[in-house]
Amino acid sequence: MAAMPAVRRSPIFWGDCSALLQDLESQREVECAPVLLINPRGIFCMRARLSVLELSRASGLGLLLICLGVLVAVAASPSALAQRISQLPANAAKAPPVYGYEVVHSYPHDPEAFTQGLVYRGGFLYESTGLQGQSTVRKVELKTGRVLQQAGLPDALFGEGITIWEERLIGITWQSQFGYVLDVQTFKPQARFSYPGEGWGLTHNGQEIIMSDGTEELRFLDPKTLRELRRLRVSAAGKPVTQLNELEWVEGEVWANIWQTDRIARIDPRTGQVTGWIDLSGLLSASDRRQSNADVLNGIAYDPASKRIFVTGKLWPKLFEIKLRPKP
Ligand SMILES: [Ca+2]
Repeated sequence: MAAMPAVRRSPIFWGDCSALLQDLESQREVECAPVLLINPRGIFCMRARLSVLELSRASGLGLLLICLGVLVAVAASPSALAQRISQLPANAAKAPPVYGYEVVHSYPHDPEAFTQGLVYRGGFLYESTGLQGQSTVRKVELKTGRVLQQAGLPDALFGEGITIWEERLIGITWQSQFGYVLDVQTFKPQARFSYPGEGWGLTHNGQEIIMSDGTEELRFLDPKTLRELRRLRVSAAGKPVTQLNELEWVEGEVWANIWQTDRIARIDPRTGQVTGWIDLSGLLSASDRRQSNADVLNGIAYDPASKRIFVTGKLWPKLFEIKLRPKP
């Protein structure tokens, strides 16, 4: 039986080689140059060389072609693979977006207040201040910055963050390893609680008290017992974010001042990942900064009813209501 006409194949096959095998099964001679087989996903490349051998021409049986494929498969070269991987969609390691701001209102702020904690509730600001011998908790009138009510902490204590849970104002101290509970109306002491390590910032999510300690960890406390329940590590683009300071719960996110920077981290409380940065550089003018000998940005309060964001800093003469703006 005469051989069937040869079928010439392109030296390059995209996809699998099912068509080639069909030609072999139909006893047609196949001329194969070295072929390039490319996986449909385009991730791996293989170079293949197929040799078609005519093994027998048994009488009456026609031409039997058996393809012995000597397949030399070589995974794509490391450099090509690396290039492919680099072209894949970005993953969680992508740098979080940076937001700018717009000043909605500017209010007076006590330039003697070394702000450590800031909370908005019922039309007033509640603020805690630090430094030994100068630490206070105060109720402040928003529009005037006037201190309406104040309690001093013992001189040995360095006050840090505060939050308000029901009718209790809860505060922590820097290195004394204990916090305090005041009646939010009278500022009378009610209780004291202990914790290991340092205390920096405080807020709550409606179910748990959230506390920062200067590291990349957030602690979650039982609001009734103030005992620690769990911790969450905070990271951005795969790297730990330390120096988490004053905190605020804003629409399902934890916002944290990063100490000694003009930045606030927006933290996903489920994963600990920073989903965005708020860059507040330039918020306090150079002249205001000089006149008041202002220290770093610190202090975030949120009014959920009217979605107002308030920020200030240590020894800042002003407190700002801001709105976030995407940065070009
Ligand atoms: Ca706060």
